[in-house]
Amino acid sequence: MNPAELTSPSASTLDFATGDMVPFGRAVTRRLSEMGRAFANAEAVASLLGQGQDPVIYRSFAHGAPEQAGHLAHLTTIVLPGVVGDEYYMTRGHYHLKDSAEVYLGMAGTGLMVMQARDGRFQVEELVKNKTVYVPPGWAHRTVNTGSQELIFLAVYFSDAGHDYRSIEEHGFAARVLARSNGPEVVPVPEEGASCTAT
Ligand code: S6P
Ligand code: ZN
Repeated sequence: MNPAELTSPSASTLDFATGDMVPFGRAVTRRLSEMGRAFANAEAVASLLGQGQDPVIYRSFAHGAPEQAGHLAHLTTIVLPGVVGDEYYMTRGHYHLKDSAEVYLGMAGTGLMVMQARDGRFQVEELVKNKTVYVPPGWAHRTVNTGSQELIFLAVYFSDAGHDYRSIEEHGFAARVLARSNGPEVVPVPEEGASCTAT
């Protein structure tokens, strides 16, 4: 039987200033120790963790949807302001296991989305309140908080898409966003990102 026929409609209320979703199905709090090798400066990571600091990098609230074809998942993410070394707080970043698109809506704060194809091409788009960003199928995506406030956004994607974090963990992104005295700088990292393959 088609699962879409079995699921009742549902609704949530979003707080654009905080990213809260009421009600939500699942909440995640992601700390530095759970970010793998996302941040390039391993010494800065080890130093923070060695001092007993394990800061929250981002939180998210998901509206539950069955992980089955035809359903859409949607969730808010709140990326905190901060840096690790000279790199802004950001999400881990992923490809979708089943190549499929995703739409982001900026709700508050200032950030950048770094997107890359598996051949190493990358593109960066600003993510701010009221702005949407379309992530086409096959493009990895990572969100970077370049501001001094929380970066809050809504993401909508096919709930059976799955998440490939391993390719990013192994190959990184083809560009990093670094905090400079005059603002964010997008720095290409040619040796990273280019050899990503689907898992
Ligand atoms: C899901 C969507 C977002 C991210 C979230 C955290 O497909 O792209 O909800 O999961 O922003 O990012 P990540 O890469 O650490 O899961
Ligand atoms: Zn995604």
